[in-house]
Amino acid sequence: MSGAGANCIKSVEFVKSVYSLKELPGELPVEIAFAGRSNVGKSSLLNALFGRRKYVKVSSRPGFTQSLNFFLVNKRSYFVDLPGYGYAKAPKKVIQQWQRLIEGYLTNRDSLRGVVCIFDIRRGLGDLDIGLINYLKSIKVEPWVVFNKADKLSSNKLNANIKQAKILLPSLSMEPFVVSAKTKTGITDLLDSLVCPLLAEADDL
Ligand SMILES: Nc1nc2c(ncn2[C@@H]2O[C@H](COP(=O)(O)OP(=O)(O)O)[C@@H](O)[C@H]2O)c(=O)[nH]1
Ligand SMILES: [Mg+2]
Repeated sequence: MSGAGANCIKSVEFVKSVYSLKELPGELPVEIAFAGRSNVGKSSLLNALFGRRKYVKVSSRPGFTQSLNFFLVNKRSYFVDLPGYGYAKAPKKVIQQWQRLIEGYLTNRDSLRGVVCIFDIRRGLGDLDIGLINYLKSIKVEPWVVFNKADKLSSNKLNANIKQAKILLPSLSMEPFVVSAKTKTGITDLLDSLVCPLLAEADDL
């Protein structure tokens, strides 16, 4: 079904926003989560993967949304939009609540295949970013790295930033993806190499 640039995502339905662990929906064969600092383009990337349709609200201004947003994909998989992290101005209590929710979710979801960790390639990787990847590895959840906003840099600067970021990253099972949710550069590769094979697994189960 995938390959040759065809989008393997045939249907998407927003299911629910989850604010506490007891609200989590029952598990499906395959689940993929998406994480990133606020404003990296996580919502834009989800929309780019979903095709032309605008399912996910793109914020002109980052907000303190603390929910996990569940999208049913091809009827048999969940994509989960995790709350953005790294709000400089977020109150400590909000950050602690976010951590409890996210850690409770990440450590208790058998169908979770991994987390797409999205970074803004213009910015270097910070302690929170490296911390996320190392945390995922420590709880045996696969981290996949996506550098977004590639369109914002010249190719020289882009390559320099990718090289720099890779030095900071721990060893990964997959090479980082370089994309632009805006121009759609790299989106087909992300679908063909990662997302579509995972969705295909759900069909075989
Ligand atoms: N130039 C450019 N802008 C982007 C890209 N992805 C997202 N944006 C913009 O970055 C801002 C934050 O995007 P959003 O998807 O809401 O980020 P989120 O907070 O991580 O969900 C919006 O103004 C988007 O239009 C990209 O690949 N290139
Ligand atoms: Mg968002």
